[in-house]
Amino acid sequence: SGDIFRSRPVMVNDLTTTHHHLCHLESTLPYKLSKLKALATADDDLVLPAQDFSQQAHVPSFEKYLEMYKRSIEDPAGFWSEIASEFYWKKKWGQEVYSENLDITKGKINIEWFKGGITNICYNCLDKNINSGNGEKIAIHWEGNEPGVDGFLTYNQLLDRVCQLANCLKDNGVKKGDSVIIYLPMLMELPIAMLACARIGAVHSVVFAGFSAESLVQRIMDCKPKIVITCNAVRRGKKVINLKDIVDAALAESSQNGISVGLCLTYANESAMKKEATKWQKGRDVWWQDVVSEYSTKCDVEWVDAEDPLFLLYTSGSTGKPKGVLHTTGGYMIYTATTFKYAFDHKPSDIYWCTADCGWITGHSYVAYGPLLNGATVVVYEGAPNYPDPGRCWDIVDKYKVTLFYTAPTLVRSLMRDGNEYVTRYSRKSLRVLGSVGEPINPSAWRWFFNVVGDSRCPISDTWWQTETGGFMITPLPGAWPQKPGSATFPFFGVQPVIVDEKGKELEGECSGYLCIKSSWPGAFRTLYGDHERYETTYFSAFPGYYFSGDGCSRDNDGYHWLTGRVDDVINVSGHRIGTAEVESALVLHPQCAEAAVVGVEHEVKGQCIYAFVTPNEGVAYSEDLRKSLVVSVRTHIGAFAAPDKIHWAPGLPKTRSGKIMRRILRKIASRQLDELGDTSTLADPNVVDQLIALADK
Ligand code: 6R9
Repeated sequence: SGDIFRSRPVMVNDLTTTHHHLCHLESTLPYKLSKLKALATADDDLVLPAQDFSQQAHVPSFEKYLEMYKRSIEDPAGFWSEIASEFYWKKKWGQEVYSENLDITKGKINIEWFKGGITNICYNCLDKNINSGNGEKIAIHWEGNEPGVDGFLTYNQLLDRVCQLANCLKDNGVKKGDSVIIYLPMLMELPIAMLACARIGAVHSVVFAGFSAESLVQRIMDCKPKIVITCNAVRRGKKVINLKDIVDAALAESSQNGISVGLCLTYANESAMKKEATKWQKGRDVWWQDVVSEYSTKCDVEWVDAEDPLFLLYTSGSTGKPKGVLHTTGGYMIYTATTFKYAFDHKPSDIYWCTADCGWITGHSYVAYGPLLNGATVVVYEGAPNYPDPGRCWDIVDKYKVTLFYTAPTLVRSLMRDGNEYVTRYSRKSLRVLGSVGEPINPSAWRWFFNVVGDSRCPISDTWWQTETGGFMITPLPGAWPQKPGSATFPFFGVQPVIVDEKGKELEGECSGYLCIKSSWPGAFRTLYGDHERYETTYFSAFPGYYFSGDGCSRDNDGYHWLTGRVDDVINVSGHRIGTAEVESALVLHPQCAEAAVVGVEHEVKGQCIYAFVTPNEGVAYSEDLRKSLVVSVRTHIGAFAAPDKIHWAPGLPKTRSGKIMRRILRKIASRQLDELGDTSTLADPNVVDQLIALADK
């Protein structure tokens, strides 16, 4: 597992002399391609694009990229308004294409794009493609958990379904600006519900269907939805998960806390659970199938301002309370569409599959909006990627002739462990671009993905971005430049990444530090719902003048970016962001837990796993039963995906004399780097360290 996290970038020594840093917009190339080619065989840390791929790509060369990038930085208004003009606007935006203040010392943080422009993202995803003659093109191929169970919707059919639901929502009192919570698995109804909300100007908040009832309550209390949309149950692999029970529990608790939701629209997913077996609350619960199909398949669009909210998506931060990341309409639309087109080199004939769930940002931007805005054909898969066996992904790739395949490093690593035979028994010859997201991809997983899955033919787009950024920020453009396994490479158009030191000083050339972004981009989030102050302090205060990502990054001599992971109290488990504070709160809610401290530890498949130090109450003996019930506590307060892998019994925690827990020491103990504990003399009680070490494998 040694190379899961790179501590420093891989270097291509000979190139350093000719390099000029990209961000300074030198007109010369940062390196000489001819020289790279000569090196390629000698140094396999460079993977060159195939010539025939580059020739057909939207951006065929580094020169072309630089030309476009330069324009996007020097004239963002011109660059983005030209692209925006390719979409439908009821009314064009005002004089200013964008306005921004990212400098907290100069006043309120403010980002606006295309303000005054009137549009609708659902119209641009569906009606626009239909009007240009693509109504009979397949929008969604749906593949069920069980092999052989599938379905599809053309753009025409998708529009009909979206309109029916939109009419139903309107009829039930949902108006522009109202929020709607969607708690659904990967059925077609999930993107349908998102688009229906967008069509009528309602703000959707999709909650990943792996979150517990309590997490759902938190989100209901925060955004006070008019309606909750869910289904009775879902099959994932061999398991049946009863989602309706979770929603019932959440709605009961919310109404005790003063927030009653009047309608729970429930899709009957009878392949997982019969209607009759579903618990029902008359007056509140309504079967989707009983009502939605009664509505007209025509629904007028609610035209909205570019800066009207499109959706809320809750994500973890460094405190216990999840943050409601708010995205608006116009900029997000243009940004997701453009990033999708270029980073995957999307063409109308492509079949695209992203394995992410719509409950995360990747599913919002790159299952639903980005692809549909491009008129793409999207595969939506309901089930687990290794069910019924680890060959399922490639079975699906062959079945639909998938050309663009986008997934997470954790899945790559887990399939890699299952052996090549599961891959090579399928053809996969349709594939032309692979993508990776969610966490740094370690070079060995990158190589396996490239060589085995892609038969050394398909470029890999390792896309660095975040819930907050809306779309890709640092990403390869396939075909445009050589790749280095494990590097997200260069910034997307309009993005100015800077690496700063602790004092906020921009570092030049080969460097390593905190990744920030200078100046806004259309897809940026505009606020944290109901808490603009938290938005400003979390993202714009650490380094005034910049957006701070929370990630560490280094840049090598060729200008390639290497993400090194979170530098804050966020753990990335299988590409899921989990706040250490959230897990700690869940643990201390356990009646026998006095104190808890959580750290992330390197994990071969998950990237990181959750390691919890727990101090039981005075007089409580630590036992296997206690361990189990502590894990259950996290599952019920957050969700199964946040369950700690290890509970380390801690009679005491290492604290400074002022009572601050020294996580640095806990991280070293958790990863068993016991000879690197560093200075422990400032601890209030240095003995706790020896005590913890003694209990390490108890
Ligand atoms: C899109 C998404 C964001 C955090 C981000 C970073 C990590 C995502 C990455 C990556 C290295 C990549 N991350 N993509 N790190 N290389 N290609 O995952 O959004 O759930 O908000 O997580 O994920 O640490 O800060 P989100």
